[in-house]
Amino acid sequence: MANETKKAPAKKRTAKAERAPKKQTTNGKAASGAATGPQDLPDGADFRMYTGGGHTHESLGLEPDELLAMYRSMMLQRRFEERAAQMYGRQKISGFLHLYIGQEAVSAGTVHALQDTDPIITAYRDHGLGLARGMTANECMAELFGKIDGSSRGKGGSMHFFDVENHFYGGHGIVGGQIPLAVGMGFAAKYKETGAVAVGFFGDGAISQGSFHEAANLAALYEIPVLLVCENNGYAMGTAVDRAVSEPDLYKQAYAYDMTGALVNGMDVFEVYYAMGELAKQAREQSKPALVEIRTYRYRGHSMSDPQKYRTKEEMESKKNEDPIIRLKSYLIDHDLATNEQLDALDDEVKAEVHASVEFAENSPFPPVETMYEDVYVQDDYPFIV
Ligand SMILES: Cc1ncc(C[n+]2csc(CCOP(=O)(O)OP(=O)(O)O)c2C)c(N)n1
Repeated sequence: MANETKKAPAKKRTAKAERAPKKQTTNGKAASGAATGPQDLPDGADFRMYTGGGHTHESLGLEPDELLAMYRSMMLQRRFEERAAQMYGRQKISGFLHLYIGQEAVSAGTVHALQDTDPIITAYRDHGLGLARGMTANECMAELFGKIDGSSRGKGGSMHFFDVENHFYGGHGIVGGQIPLAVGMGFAAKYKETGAVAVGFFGDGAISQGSFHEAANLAALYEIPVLLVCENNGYAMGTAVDRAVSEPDLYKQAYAYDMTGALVNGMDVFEVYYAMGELAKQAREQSKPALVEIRTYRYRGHSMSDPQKYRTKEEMESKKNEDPIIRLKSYLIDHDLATNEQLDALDDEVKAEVHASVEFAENSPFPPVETMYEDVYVQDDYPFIV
């Protein structure tokens, strides 16, 4: 793809992950340690493997307080959702509730690697990313309860968290619907020369949607700074990836669009941080898209009503050994960066925050009927591109 006619957007500030010392990556070779790269890759394909592990906080240029911040973010996401599940059981929350439990390293690692102003958009499994981006437990719980103090004034619910100030643009219920929007946000960043990289998350169930392919094609053709991030948690509702997608190595689809494809171990927050920092740097500096497959696992059902008959208890148990929170906890303790007691205290603090959010949500009123026609989007100055 010709680069020379395209202007890289103005660079603002460099994110932490982009400043961290980096190992060289090469086509089809492990970017971070062991050579676990796929075999039989086509010539010229730019595939990166972020699966080898072996990172330390020193090698990544991370300070101990940054690790603790990532740990806290993951704990908050998990405790928040455990409490939300309870509240669902007590019928305080109506409609759907899709939990992110197990996937927290993806959100924490990504958010820490990006600049605060890089726009993020995702599907309906959105609580984790919203909280990681800085939404408060209060506004999130109130939204789940359908109350006026919720992030979408109680009118969006679980699937529609939204926080413009923190550059978090939802929360979308139509599978694959947010992918073209991610590319549009990347296009806007390039057009306005903000220096931002847009990051669009979607599930493995969305990668076969036409919206993905149309968006990926345009992203590559127009050289848009966007990361198309497929959070592969193994299942689309109850359908396993290899029953639904002819090439279950989803990152390889990047080759069809002449873009970088990356595979990331999403159970390891260090690996996610490293990969997303490196890929965002490339997207930002060269104004290029990439397709990133982050392999992760959801410990809960697709939604609260899922009996989970499509997987065995043994499978779930085996995945629990990979839990990203336990993994980071062990690292912190093994490297004398925190004691068990300190981490327990942090957990208590997070639990108290979540507990208070339930009280906040209980005390917030339901939206009055007259708000029904408020917050309806109207673009006054359409067409706005001049
Ligand atoms: C266009 C469209 N088709 C079908 C659905 C119903 N549906 C909701 S979630 C889902 C599975 C999506 O799975 P995946 O993209 O892997 O995301 P995950 O739930 O694993 O995070 C489907 C088919 C929908 N919401 N939108």
